[in-house]
Amino acid sequence: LYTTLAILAITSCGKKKEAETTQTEPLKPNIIFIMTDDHALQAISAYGHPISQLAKTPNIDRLAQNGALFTNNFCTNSLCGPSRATILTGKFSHLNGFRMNGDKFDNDQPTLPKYLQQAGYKTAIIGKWHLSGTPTGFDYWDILNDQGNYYNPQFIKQQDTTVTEGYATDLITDKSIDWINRNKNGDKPFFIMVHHKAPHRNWMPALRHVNMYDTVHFPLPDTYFSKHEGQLAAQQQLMTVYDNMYEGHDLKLTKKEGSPELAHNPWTTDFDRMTPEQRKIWDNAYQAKNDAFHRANLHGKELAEYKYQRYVQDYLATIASVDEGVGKILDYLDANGLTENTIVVYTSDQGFYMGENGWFDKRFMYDISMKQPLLIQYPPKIQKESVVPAMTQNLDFAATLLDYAGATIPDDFQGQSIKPILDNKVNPDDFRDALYYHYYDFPAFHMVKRHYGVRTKRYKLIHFYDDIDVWEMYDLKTDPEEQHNLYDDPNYTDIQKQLHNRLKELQKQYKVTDEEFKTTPKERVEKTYENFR
Ligand code: SGN
Ligand code: CA
Repeated sequence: LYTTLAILAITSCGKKKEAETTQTEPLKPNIIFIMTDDHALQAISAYGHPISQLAKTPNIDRLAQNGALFTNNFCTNSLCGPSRATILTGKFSHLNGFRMNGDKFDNDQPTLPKYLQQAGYKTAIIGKWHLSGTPTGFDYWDILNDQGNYYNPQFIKQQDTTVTEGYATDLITDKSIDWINRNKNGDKPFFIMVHHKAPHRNWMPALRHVNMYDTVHFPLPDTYFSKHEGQLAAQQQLMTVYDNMYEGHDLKLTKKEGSPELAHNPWTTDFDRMTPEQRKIWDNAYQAKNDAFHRANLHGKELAEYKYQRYVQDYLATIASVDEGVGKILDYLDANGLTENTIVVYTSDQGFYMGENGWFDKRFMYDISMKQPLLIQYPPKIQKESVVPAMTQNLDFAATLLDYAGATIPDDFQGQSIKPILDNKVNPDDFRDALYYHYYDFPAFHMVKRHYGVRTKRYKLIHFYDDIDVWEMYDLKTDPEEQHNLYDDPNYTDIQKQLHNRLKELQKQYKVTDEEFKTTPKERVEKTYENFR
């Protein structure tokens, strides 16, 4: 049904738009690219997931009302740095050289902002950068230090580094609007990347939102207590809400009733950097629920379920300020007559677990972390309320934006422009039949093993390697939650063979060499497991 509706929606708009725009060739559009860090698609109400209906995002949803909502957009490597590098270069990790967090980004390589500068744009980035070095290709940059902090974050600019009092999401929104305001009347169109820290771990909401969802009970995912049968890599990860979250740092639990002293809190700086006034409001806001928690004396499953509520409440409360910020930007565009000539993109660097499989974090090639939210508005060109089911990727963003800017898409880009779908020139179903994925960051935080694979519209084949050698295969139609590994199931022999072939073809097409499948010395793997356990 989704697919049919979408095709109808796009078909009925494309022709009308073409006729309207042939007479007056519009100026190059401004582009505002808003990206959050770890924003789960389940937490954007336009996507309709149950938890989002209890914590709505009315402003992000405005983009879906004014434009297009992509229901099958994916990343190529579900991790912050790699996703950002792919967005900037239009290339997979193995070609842009940034395979895992901590790698060095080659800032000399051609990137989207550099191509946009050549196309006559003024460019800026504000907020999280998280690639090594300082940004290139931007006329202006004002970035968070590394992962950044929610409270009183440090910002690094061309000239100086300052700690700015305030809440990161609000500061990034305000700085972005300031820059737009300074550049809106120039002779060049503008391109700005607004990169939030939120809702990244450790999910610290703004003071005005700390108690926002205290009385809301969020539905527990069916798979919260999954045993991951037939999924060896999933059995060996370290990213469950109940075992791997730090009780103080992440869940804001205290040591004992009546005391504000946090339980396990290995990175004290997130709280220590608050001003005494901020800290007081914060501690007061958490006191009652922490005291009630101690009195309840929970254990086992009850404790695990309690932790889920606390996690989701704080996570969604950090989204509240992101949503307000998006509203502020859209209102600013409306008030300044910029809406019609500005493309606004909303995305996250990857998907995120909200308790499904018992997890937080991402990394896996399973759909929850591989799917990346994507909403785009551009009122004169993109039909309102379009729902696009095509399999698109973060790999496509650079090509798409260059296409909208009227620039040539470089031959070595590995992504494709999504614009023809939105212009009704390509049927969403014909856009792409299979996606390639490769995750490398092991052994590391959360111990998700190295893996690569192929995802088609219906099936998925994954190979986990390094300290294991395990294949998994899923039928996404009968098992959308990817709980039943069908690899070597005799009923799927032909499909398995086809998937192996398609995987090989994709690796050839995307220039993946044997170099990409390196393994780690056994001792290092064991040591890292010990460190994180
Ligand atoms: C930090 C987080 C991890 C997270 C990585 C990568 N721990 O190390 O939970 O997986 O970032 O996230 S934290 O307690 O220090 O926040 S990414 O979005 O930057 O890739
Ligand atoms: Ca991230």
